[in-house]
Amino acid sequence: MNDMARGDRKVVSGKVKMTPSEALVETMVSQGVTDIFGIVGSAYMDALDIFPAAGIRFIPVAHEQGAIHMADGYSRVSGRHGVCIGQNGPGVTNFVTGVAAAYWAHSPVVVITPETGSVSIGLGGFQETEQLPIFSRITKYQGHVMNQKRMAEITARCFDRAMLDMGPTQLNIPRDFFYGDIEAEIPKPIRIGRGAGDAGALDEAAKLLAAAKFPVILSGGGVIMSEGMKEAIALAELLHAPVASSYLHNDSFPASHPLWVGPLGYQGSKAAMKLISKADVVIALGTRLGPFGTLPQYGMEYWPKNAKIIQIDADAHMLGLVKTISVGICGDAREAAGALVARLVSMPMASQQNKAERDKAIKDEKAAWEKELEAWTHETDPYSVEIAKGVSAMHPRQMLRALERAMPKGAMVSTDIGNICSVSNSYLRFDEPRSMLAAMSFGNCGYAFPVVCGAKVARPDRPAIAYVGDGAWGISFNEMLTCVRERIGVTVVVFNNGQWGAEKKNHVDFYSRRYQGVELENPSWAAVAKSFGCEGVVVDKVGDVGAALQESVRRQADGKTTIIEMMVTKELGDPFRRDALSKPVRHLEKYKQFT
Ligand SMILES: Cc1ncc(C[n+]2csc(CCOP(=O)(O)OP(=O)(O)O)c2C)c(N)n1
Ligand SMILES: [Mg+2]
Repeated sequence: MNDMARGDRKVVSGKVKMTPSEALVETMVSQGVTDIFGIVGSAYMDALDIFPAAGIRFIPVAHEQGAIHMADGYSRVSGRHGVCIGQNGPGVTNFVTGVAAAYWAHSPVVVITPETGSVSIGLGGFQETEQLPIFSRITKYQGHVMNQKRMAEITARCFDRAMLDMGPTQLNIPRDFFYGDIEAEIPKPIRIGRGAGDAGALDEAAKLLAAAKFPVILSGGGVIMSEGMKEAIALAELLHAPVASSYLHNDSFPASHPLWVGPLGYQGSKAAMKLISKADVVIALGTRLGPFGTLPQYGMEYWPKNAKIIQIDADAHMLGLVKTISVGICGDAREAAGALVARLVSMPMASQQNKAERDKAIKDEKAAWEKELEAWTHETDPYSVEIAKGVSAMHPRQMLRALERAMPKGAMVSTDIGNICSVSNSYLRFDEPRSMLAAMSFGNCGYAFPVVCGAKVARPDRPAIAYVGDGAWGISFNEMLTCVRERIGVTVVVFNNGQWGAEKKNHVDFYSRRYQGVELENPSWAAVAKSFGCEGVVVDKVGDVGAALQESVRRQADGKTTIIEMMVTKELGDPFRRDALSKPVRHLEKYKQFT
């Protein structure tokens, strides 16, 4: 439980005698750390021992992958560092998948990796592996404590760089370096404002925007990370531009705003796609324009090939990386949007002349998409029709709509990787930033549940809901142990379709339904939940979905986690990507029938 009440958050000042463990912990206090996820290990026990005295809650988890995902979710909803720690060797290698996921989610997590002792490294002793190469391509910075005296300095740098470079950093500490006497001063955190970007580029962008007849804003994760929603709204209103959100950043613009048109990309909004296809100028506000997020959907090539693109990103390396751009601005999305508004207010704007026309296009496209979505109660491809025939379970789309309707205000929703989770993209709408916690481009099954647990630790006041397929649930359900032990109350909606559906869809589309390893034999997940000490509920009627969700959210206040097992048909929505697969070709006789 939280030991904050006992902790002393005052950081020691000046250069004083301390142990490296004390230097580590004091530096973390100075950086604002209050929660650390991990599994206990002898490697760092000397530091762990004083966490409570420093007001740091240690949250023991079931698997280190859970710890890093929790740290990720924690930072995504709070904007603060997420922190995790584990035993050298196997505890640390268990972090790998979660660090890669946090890297692509741009989460400022600090992964503390105690290492084999400096006196025996290289001898092949117990729990030894080279821990820096393993993380070298999935971290923004790797700090290695090569001398005890530098513990505070290197710790502080890892925390500073995670914020500066918007991604995971690693703090690697040979385990004998926690001990000893050092003289150290705890560094103050360094936070660098990025500003709006180059003034000349902003002028150029304003000129393009003033001349634009059909400007469209594509708002991305940068709007969320920079807390820039207000400025994005001001820019949109000034231009009267429709705002699409980039793939899986549905919380980067309020869905209730009349200029909101929904997400682009896989299972996104047709209204967003149709409107952006008309754009003569696109403002990519805080988005790297990731390739997966702009692929054709619903058989539609919607990306406007002739539009001028103004790209604003806090990471200069993202500018023009995927799409050819007209203007690149390396800056903070909030500041840049504000700077564009400041320039445009005094300029004549072509987009003012045809406001009514554009307004009508926005309203018509949104209404058409809503109507289509409302009528789209089940999938209509031959496989889906056949497999769902005469089955009493719910259609996934109907269930997702019922969840959307019952969604409590201020909810944080994490989504996993899978067919139904992907389809949910059409039904996830938010008015607040830091609400959608999708597994981003790393795309690992097993992401959503631990991530929402971490989010709940950071924001216990907000409803926390995870959408998870039954296959992905099998990877991650162990963290129910953590929920019960640490009184973390979340809701997990498990889509029980008895299959690794997203991959099965490829068998259907490309492999003549030759199924390999896609069927799932499930226990009663509701019964499993109860045996863990959570609440378990089975829902098989659309009419019961809303009440089940709302009751589960009420239980969160008591620190109780609920697993809602949704019984759904095996029908499957459009696949992730058709472009990455092709029909099988076989040359050898014995494989000829496998085409
Ligand atoms: C860790 C990991 N392993 C494998 C995959 C490949 N994969 C992508 S989607 C998917 C199926 C997901 O099945 P499920 O969670 O049951 O959701 P459904 O598609 O049935 O809705 C798999 C295996 C992955 N993305 N991540
Ligand atoms: Mg499934």
